[in-house]
Amino acid sequence: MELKTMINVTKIRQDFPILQRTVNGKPLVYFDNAATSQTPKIVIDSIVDYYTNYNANIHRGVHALSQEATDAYEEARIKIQKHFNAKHSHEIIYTSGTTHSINIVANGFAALLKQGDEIIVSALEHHSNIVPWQMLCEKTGAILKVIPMNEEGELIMSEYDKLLTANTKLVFVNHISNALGTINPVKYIIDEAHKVGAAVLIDGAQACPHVKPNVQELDVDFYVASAHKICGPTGVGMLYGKEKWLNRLPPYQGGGEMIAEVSFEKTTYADLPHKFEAGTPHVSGGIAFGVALDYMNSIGFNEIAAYENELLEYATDKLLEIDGLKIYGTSKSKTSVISFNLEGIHPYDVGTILDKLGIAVRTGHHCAQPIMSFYKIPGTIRASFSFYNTKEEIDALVEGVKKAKMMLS
Ligand code: 7TS
Repeated sequence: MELKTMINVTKIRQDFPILQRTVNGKPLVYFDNAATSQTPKIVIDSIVDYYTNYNANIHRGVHALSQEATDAYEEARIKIQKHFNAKHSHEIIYTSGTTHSINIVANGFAALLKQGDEIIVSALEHHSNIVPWQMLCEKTGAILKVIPMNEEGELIMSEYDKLLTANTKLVFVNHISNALGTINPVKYIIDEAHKVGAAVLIDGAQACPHVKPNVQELDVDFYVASAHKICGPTGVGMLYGKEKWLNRLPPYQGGGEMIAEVSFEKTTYADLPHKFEAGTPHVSGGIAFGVALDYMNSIGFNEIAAYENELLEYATDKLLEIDGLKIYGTSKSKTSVISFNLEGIHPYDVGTILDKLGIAVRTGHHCAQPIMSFYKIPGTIRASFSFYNTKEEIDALVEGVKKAKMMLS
């Protein structure tokens, strides 16, 4: 099968220094993109440029370096706002990543929920979109309900409809599952939740590498993501929240930068977005996040999605030719993630052999243990493809899996 490549992969690969390296004497084949994406040189350069030329603390100095750093950081916030189509830039809160963003919202809702209120999660969540809500339930006496999944790895919407009641206060679901790649019907989930007056948080950690979310069109209340999955650095991410919600939620952390005035009698909080941004932030990370979004937009999300779909189809067909190989997550609506196992072989052993061949995949439960329990398996081998991967790399994976099967059977 020839790929109808709409992007120049050879050229794109030159943007990523790490893709030129070898592992165990073999060219690196990086198929762990769902864990973290690789970083283009333009993003790396922006971090070097920051520390070389204008490293300073922001929002507080009158000196030139502080002004330059503040401007660059705030310009990046506007890039993020535009990328996600938020109405206001102060609806974009810088965080350390998706986990942090979710915890800000979960912590905030502790002040708004009472005993007997209901919150809804899905069976397809990453642990970071489960545990903070369980902690919230412990604090408030709220009840956690779960949208079940089917064998294909899809959420069962008729069951979701039944879970929604007048007591539902919050629904939180991922846009795309990290373990299976399923694209969830988030627009339907949001619209139905709003009919009963519930707020919705969408975890976009796995969606943002593949699609350009439009938070106003989705009419979502909160949308969260990590820069490191979108060609940006680790340690930085975003929380989008509708202005009305961010104003209602109390701050998550106290400290410098998030205050209006402090005295020992009473402290008042700063306006948005600073109310949620206590302490010195990851300045270079925020700036680099903006550069990463520019980079991905210069390639184009339609082009990225189309190419990754071709890689997904090609890899699915090739892998299924292997006897005893089972793919988990077979929804028609999925992104370029393939979770699979070889009959009778532990995923970890396959991952170890693939690593010897220079092929990076993730093995294990992918921080989504409820999904593994559903399938009654300890884990899977997960190969996740990005726009800089190639058909030849997939051929190497398929050969590697065949070799692993021969060695381990
Ligand atoms: N939500 C989803 C859907 C994720 O995939 C991840 C990370 C997170 C939240 C947490 O993001 P963080 O940046 O705060 O850590 N997922 C994975 C993964 O699939 N493999 O490694 C990390």
